[in-house]
Amino acid sequence: MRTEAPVAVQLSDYTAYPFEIEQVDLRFDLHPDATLVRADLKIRRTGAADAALELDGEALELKSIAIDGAPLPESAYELTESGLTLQDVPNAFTLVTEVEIAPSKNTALSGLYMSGGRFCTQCEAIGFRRITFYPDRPDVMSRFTVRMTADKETYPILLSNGTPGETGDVDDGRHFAVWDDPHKKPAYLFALCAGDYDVYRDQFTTMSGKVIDLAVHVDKGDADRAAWAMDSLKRSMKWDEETYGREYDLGVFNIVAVRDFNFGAMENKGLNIFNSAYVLADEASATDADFEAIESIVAHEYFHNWTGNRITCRDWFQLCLKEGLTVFRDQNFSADMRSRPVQRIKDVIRLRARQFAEDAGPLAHSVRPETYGAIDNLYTATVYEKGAEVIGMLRRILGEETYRKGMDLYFDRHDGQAVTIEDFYACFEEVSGDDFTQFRLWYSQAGTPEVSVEESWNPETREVAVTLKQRVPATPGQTNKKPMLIPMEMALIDDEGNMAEWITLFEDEELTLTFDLPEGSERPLVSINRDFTAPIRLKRNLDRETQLAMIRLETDPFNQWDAVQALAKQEILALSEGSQAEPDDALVDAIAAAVTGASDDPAFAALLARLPDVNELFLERQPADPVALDAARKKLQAALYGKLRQFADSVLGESSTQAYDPGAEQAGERALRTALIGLLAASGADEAGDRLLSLYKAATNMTEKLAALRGLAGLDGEARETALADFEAEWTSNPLVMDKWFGVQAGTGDAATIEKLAAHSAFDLRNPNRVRSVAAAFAMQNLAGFHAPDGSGYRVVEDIILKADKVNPALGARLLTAFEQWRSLEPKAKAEAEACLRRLQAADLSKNSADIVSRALG
Ligand code: 0A1
Ligand code: ZN
Repeated sequence: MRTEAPVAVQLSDYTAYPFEIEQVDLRFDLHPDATLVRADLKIRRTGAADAALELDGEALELKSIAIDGAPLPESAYELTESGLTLQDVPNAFTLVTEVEIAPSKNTALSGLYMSGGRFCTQCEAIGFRRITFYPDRPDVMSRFTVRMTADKETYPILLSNGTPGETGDVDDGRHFAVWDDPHKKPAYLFALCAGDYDVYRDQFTTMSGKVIDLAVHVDKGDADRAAWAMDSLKRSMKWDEETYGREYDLGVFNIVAVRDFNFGAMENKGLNIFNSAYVLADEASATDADFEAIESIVAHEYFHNWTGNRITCRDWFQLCLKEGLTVFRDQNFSADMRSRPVQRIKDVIRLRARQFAEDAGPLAHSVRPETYGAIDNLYTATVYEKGAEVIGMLRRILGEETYRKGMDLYFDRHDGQAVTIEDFYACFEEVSGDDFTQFRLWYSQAGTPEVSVEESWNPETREVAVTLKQRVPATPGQTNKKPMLIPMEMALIDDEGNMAEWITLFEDEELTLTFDLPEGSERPLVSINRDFTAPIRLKRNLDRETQLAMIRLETDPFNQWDAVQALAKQEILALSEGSQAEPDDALVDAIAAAVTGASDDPAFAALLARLPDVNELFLERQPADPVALDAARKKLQAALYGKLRQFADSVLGESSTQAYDPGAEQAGERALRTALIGLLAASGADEAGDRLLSLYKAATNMTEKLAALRGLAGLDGEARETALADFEAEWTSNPLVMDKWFGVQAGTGDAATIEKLAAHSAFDLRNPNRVRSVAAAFAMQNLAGFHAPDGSGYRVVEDIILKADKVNPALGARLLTAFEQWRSLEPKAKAEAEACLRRLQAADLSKNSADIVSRALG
């Protein structure tokens, strides 16, 4: 059967809900196979006198329905696949519904489901309608109380939003708990968890002296591994007080870790639910990247309490209002916890690899889209990461102080409301007196702006002229674009490193800046888009000499790193196209010198040693040949390793005697070691396998162990098999670490490897982390394997997607986005990718997946 793509929802169709839900009282009688949910809704008409009451509902079995105590006959309502409609309801009344749901059969992981034998929920964006009949839209905000009953022995801990109330025992070994949330909230922030957990507890005293009870709930035996998440939570709470003046507003804050989760985590009011991958960590089982991710995701969810929960979105088109802003906040938190330039570079690597690719393909959409097919597919790099960049530009334009004033006004004016991007900008217009109309094109125009740069220097007059031209490429549904307002920090730097710095607001199609330098001046270096001020693609034709000068003279760490990247990119492209057989010795020398020169800042040195990967190179040349790009990248890595061999020997030869600490300093040292391990693995050196195996054996932490294992996974031979078998035997009972075992093989192998991994007894279609550790690690991080010209990579992923989509549509759809670049591929892979997409289009896909396939084929 062929599935039709879902009907699109339009921003312009927004209308307010004609009723207010003054109070929601929920009662859950929890049983895995048949949970009874009773909802008492106190409703008051606020719109037209003849408006019908429309409630969303999906996969619910209606048991009873009554208004003000009187049961309704079937003729009084219309029940469909998607909800319940009641005509002629009174102006103020209480509606009581009882429904039955089956959490144990809920494999979509949306609504109430079971994970590891415990109950949990996921309601964003539209999961609450799978729990009860309700206006499941973010602009309907209400007060919730919850009473739940469950078997006491199996589910001793019962949690929901807000503040705990009465608890007690009932018949048949069951018990109950009541929770009351004093803050009005939309249904997507509702949460409930029930189960047997180990609990890691702590307290936080807020700036006004309130003591908050904090708890992280994890699987039995995992409590020690929750310490870092707790520490991150306390630092987040403090940071939000110091940086934004925001205090926590309930007496308790609970986190629950679950094994089966579609995303990273969820900001439910007072009860954040996390993918356990972003809670559990210790030295032996987690990498520094895991520690960093936990820190930033804990912060992200906590920060949502103000940007998302207290002030939420009027409709899902405004998703970036909470997500872009909250990502911006968590990125700044991480920058304050660690190194600001290193954080900035990592954020940009991610943006370029994921968001720029999205912006350049058939799935491109604006930061605030005006239409969508399936809401789950709106949780994109564009909404999150580009959304954060836009806030970063806003802050740079306004300056710290005015930005903070605008935020204060926003919190003040809109607390308790569901608002729009326009409401948000009105606050900044008011405090600054500026007009942000043109700037707001960043929300409505998709595509990454390209800015080309031309420079001239007149030695007689000592005049420097810089001409900027901007162009926003056409994207689906948007052919003619207006010029954007692009803020760019710039500088002129002389040979001694002296400089003049300013910010340019580039608002027309073209702009020429001229500078007259004092007598005796030499041609300066022009530094543009410092710290990656704006999320643009800079097109600049610099000769090699100027590029090398830039590495030496740039005072902006981002641009210095980017100068190395630009050189490496050109080299990899030349190698991949055959216009050059071997890497240029002088260039490799320059990169190596940059790495060794930065060795007093090992985290930065590690970033310099990390060559741009195929994801980033994909956009540089069309058509793209991922196989050739990957081979060329490895060649350059091998050459770089050749230059760095001695340095690598000495860095890798030192073994740390310090006790393990996940903080920035030690993590930086390990980052450099792992970067060098990566180069060693790509070096093709005879001794690589043995060296990697001994590094693997000697490693005292997961960061270095995994780097060595990844290196080995990409080689052939006995050392590879030994290490993989050893790792599997050691970690077989730790699912998060086993995800890494699957991931390193999928990230380095071919279609046959994936087939083997998918047939492994521990591969589980119901666990998104496991599916992603195979299918996403292959299709999104191993582009040479996935885009194999014979189509084998597509076929093996297609097979997994078809199965995963049946179990969990959000997961199936997410994996499908790996095909988004198919049109940019070299002809063979392109034809195979298209054939695969056409087969998928003809298959019986979920709505979410059909939406991606139809847009991808566009
Ligand atoms: N609001 C969460 C992301 C999230 C979105 C959807 C989910 O399930 C369909 C789960 C989480 C965040 O930004 O962290
Ligand atoms: Zn978020």
